[in-house]
Amino acid sequence: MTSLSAFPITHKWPPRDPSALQLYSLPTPNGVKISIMLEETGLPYDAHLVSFDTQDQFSPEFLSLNPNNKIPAILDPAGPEGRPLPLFESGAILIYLAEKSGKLLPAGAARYEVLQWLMFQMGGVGPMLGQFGFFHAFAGKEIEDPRPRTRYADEAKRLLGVMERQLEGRDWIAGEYSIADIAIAPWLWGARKYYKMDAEVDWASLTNVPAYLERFLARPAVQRGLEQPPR
Ligand SMILES: N[C@@H](CCC(=O)N[C@@H](CS)C(=O)NCC(=O)O)C(=O)O
Repeated sequence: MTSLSAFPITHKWPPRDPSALQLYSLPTPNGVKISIMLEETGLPYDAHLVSFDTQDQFSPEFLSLNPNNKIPAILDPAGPEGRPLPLFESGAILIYLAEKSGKLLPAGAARYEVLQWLMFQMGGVGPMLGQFGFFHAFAGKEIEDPRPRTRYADEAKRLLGVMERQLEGRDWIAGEYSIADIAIAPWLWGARKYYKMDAEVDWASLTNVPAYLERFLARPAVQRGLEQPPR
């Protein structure tokens, strides 16, 4: 078995337990997807904080694992063929952990329904709400031209409408609780908490989406995952 010390990322963030899965993250909407998944599946993990304050995501050690300089990323000492597996992109990590644990990704047609909603998050909810946050809550709010703000607010509202309709008569986005929920719900949590999106997207007019988020946040594994890695 290749030693984890062959991976430069372990020099900056030494494993506490080298037999556990190593998570490099920060409790942002993308980061907590993976800590929540790890808590839900019960897979042992070591959570390492990648601080944006000190630009850790641009360090050579972090870039050696994820050249795209974004959290979350993992290094699983017990990957396929008994070799360590480095992995980035939260959607890919969720699929990997679901397959490794045999949890939260059903077989057959239901699998593709879950993957469809996972991709809806990766290609739509994450990027659009992220841009919305930039133009409404962060540096972009200084820009006088209202078009970027309006565009992303409209798109956020539209996506929430899609979820509102999909959740009619369903507790979870693809029926049963799955990795699609672990991808989507943290973005609702994060956009409310960090971007204060409620008024802009008319959150009060929604019924199914707020109930869904409440259901998600009530899960003990979700509550634990939202705190990992501790800041
Ligand atoms: N598509 C990526 C997006 C990851 C992402 O945007 N991560 C943000 C935090 S939520 C980040 O690391 N930003 C740091 C940077 O861009 O320098 C994924 O889902 O893993």
